[in-house]
Amino acid sequence: MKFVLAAAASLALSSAAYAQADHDMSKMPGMAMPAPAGAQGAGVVKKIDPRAGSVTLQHGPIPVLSWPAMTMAFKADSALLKTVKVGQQVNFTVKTGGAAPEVVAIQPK
Ligand SMILES: [Cu+2]
Repeated sequence: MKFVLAAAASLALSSAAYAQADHDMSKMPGMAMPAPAGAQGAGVVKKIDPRAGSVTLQHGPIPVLSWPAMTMAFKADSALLKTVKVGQQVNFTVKTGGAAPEVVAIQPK
């Protein structure tokens, strides 16, 4: 049992460190890098606001982030938002660790 607890604790620590490293990378210039790291989610597009750079998704649970299913707004690049429409089912990648969770990739299903 002690081993299981230690393993869980070190997993939590390493994912926190990972999120931090990820966040720092987002500040670097030249974001046209290989596939951005992040958590995978799936959901439905509820609202798109290219001016605000946000997208509202009704998403399913994202266990890796300990997120239950919910409807919430994410930051998103306006160029990315041109690739989806309200009502579409999508798969997306969300990056956390910044001021707000950001959708860094999104594809219609
Ligand atoms: Cu959410």
